[in-house]
Amino acid sequence: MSVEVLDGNTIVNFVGDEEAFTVSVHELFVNLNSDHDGQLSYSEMLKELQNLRVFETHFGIDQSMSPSELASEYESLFTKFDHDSNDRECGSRGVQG
Ligand SMILES: [Ca+2]
Repeated sequence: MSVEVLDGNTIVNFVGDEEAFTVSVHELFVNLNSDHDGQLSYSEMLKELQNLRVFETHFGIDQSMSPSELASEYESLFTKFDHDSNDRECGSRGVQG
């Protein structure tokens, strides 16, 4: 397992480089939007979150969470973006997928 550490300046410079940031976001969106409908569904987001193991590790060390606890955490995260509660959010505003 590798761990990448980014400092604040690296992130600020990346976000400040509008072209590089836009290309990166577009590529990520296209990869996540597997059905190419222009929106990210919960299932599309869930696949990425599970790959990243967002809640399953703490600085690379496995944490014990039950599958139901994980599902609850992931669903809670998704609902923060799903403003109209239609299970299809993180739309492609300005990004075509
Ligand atoms: Ca989609």
